Amino acid sequence: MEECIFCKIINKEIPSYILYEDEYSIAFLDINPINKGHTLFVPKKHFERISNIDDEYIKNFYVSFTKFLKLFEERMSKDYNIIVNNGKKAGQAVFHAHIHIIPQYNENGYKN
Ligand code: DGP
Repeated sequence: MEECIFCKIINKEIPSYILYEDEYSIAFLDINPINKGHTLFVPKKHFERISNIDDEYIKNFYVSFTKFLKLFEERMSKDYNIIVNNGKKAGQAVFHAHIHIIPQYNENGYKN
């Protein structure tokens, strides 16, 4: 997966602003955010689409995801959108599975 940009981020070959990392996943800020704090949650193992993640990996990935979401709710925002673009026509541009987490703030810009 030499050409995969997210594999390069996972391997620290290119920089990113990392919010969370464990054995199975990494969360970093999106380079082109829809909102402040727009984060990408990514499995460390390369799967092209979210639907390709194998049965064994998905368990640990999901445990890792909920652990991350608890931290996100504490530190970023309790309200957020979770979005997956699965496939080219659905807007997927990077073919390493990832989940967008987009925080939503109060009208004063502070976290919910
Ligand atoms: P998607 O359209 O669902 O495949 O979203 C891919 C997202 O990845 C897009 O919102 C921009 C982000 N992205 C692409 N390249 C980089 C990068 O090099 N660094 C970071 N932090 N984000 C990236």
